[in-house]
Amino acid sequence: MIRAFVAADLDDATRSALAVQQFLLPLPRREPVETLHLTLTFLGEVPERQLEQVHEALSDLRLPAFSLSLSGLDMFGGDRPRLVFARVVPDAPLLRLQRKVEGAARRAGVQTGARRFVPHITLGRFRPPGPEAAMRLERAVVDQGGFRAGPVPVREIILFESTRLRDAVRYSALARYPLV
Ligand code: 3AM
Repeated sequence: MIRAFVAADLDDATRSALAVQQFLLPLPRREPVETLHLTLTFLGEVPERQLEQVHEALSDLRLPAFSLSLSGLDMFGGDRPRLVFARVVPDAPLLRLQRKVEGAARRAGVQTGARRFVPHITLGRFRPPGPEAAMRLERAVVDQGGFRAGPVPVREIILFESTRLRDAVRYSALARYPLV
């Protein structure tokens, strides 16, 4: 079984802008800048043969390149924050791409789950820190709330494998699909 997901790739200028935000935030842990991404569909643990079918379905998609806008920072986890992210504006071309990718996964027989799509780019994922550190983090997220980036060109989507290590997760690109 392979734990996998499909994500939109980012250009280098956006990675750099996000890396600056990461360094300005008191994050207990930062995501590696080279694998920053926007998840489109989480596939879960899938058998290798089924993943090949997802790969074929994604290869058959003809999708146009488009641009994203990033607008502000936010957290998941409330007063026990466990993830800090850059918000992505859910505009029509992104939602269309997301639906097509999810459709391809479903055609390959993957049950993609019912979580609502909240487009975001994870900057840091960690165990919730203590109350003081959580408050410092929340204050920094509010202070940096004016962060904007875009238009961010998206020219490729990526099929990632996600490997859970003892205290972290490692993402490796299995295949790339150009948008034309
Ligand atoms: O793009 P990010 O890093 O925010 O949170 C997980 C990660 O998102 C998400 O899929 C990405 C690769 O692991 N994820 C993990 N489990 C999930 C689930 N059951 C999930 N997304 C939806 N449903």
